[in-house]
Amino acid sequence: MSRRSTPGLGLGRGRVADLEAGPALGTKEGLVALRIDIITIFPEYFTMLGVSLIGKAVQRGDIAFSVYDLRSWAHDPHRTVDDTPFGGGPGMVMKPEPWGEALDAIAGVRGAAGVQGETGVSGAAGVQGAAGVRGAARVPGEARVRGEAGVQGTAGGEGEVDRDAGAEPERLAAEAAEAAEDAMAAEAAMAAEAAGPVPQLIVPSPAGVVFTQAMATELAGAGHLVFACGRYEGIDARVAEHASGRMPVREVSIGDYVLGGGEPAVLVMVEAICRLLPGVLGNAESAADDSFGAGTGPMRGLVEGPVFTRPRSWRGLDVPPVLLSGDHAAIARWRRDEALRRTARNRPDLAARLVDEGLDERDRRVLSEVGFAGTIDDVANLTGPPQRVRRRARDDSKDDKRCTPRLPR
Ligand code: 6GU
Repeated sequence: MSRRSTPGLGLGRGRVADLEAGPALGTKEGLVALRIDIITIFPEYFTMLGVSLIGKAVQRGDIAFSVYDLRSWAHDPHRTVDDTPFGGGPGMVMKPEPWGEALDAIAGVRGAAGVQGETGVSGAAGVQGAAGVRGAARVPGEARVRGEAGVQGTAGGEGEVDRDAGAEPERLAAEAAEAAEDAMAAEAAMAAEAAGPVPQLIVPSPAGVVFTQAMATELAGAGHLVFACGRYEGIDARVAEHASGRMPVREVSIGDYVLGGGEPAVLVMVEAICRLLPGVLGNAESAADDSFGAGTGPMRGLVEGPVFTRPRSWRGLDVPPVLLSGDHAAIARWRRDEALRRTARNRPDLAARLVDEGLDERDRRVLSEVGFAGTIDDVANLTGPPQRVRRRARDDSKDDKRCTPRLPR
């Protein structure tokens, strides 16, 4: 098998060994919240996955990364992965054959030969060791099936036999059949779990759908992601088409600009996805309060406002007194005001959506002060360039001696 993971990736000692032995499915107590496979012609690009909070999650075994060199699946002496585009035009296109082989090996027939098969021993051990926990975390249905079959199906059945022996043979037969069915369901659930979740293929591309916080949240629950990093003018379109016959495939862009390849986009997406996994962020609440977070709280739909720490006064700039007041309601209101101002100023597209979100009187006043009155009429105005959003001098309040940094606009 020509797969080659990259030695020396800074993914933590254990993980390097796991990478070399095969994808780390179910290693370390069998608890892997998310398996991420990355296929690239620049494996070194991903050494930084070993640092920061994500590196720690990898070391704990919560996330398993495997990075694959696409050229391992190119068989000519030069390990060619690109060719000229049919129909002419500039640049080069990535050939389908190495991609096809790579995806067969990494995300091929689930639980069968290929890369997943290689993990048979450690994978099976890991899955059994933590079957209940993994099932409960990711697939509630599976966990329930196993629990009922294993515990009630046997223990409960025996109890009935003792009490009603000979009385109702039909009922006993029905119970036995039910127990057998439960056992089969449990076995099927175990087999599905041993195979792991269906992988999702993500193909980074400036032509893809735009990556959002909502998508990050969705992908954090996917269990297994495969990123296919294209270079040049992209990957022969038949690769995604063929892969979509066996797994969900998405082309995803991280914004309206063009990168030289998918690698930096994958780092961005991986960071956004992995910090949402349980235990990766220090403070579980911080993800919900994020800009774009799915929280239902007062910051929904807004970008975050400014933050401050000690010292209270720095280079003649004071921390807004309200933050020192201990008045939690006033602080929450101030934070919402600031978030509204910043959203209107920096993200008129988001501000335009706020008109549907139930703005109160104060919200409307705050928005009008930055040139947005919070009515549907303003939506048209706000779709223009940012300089069309006026900012008026504020006479906000006595207690609010402002020192919010003003960036040049
Ligand atoms: Cl995902 N890939 C490339 N090459 N360029 C991009 C991008 C992705 N997202 C924005 N620009």
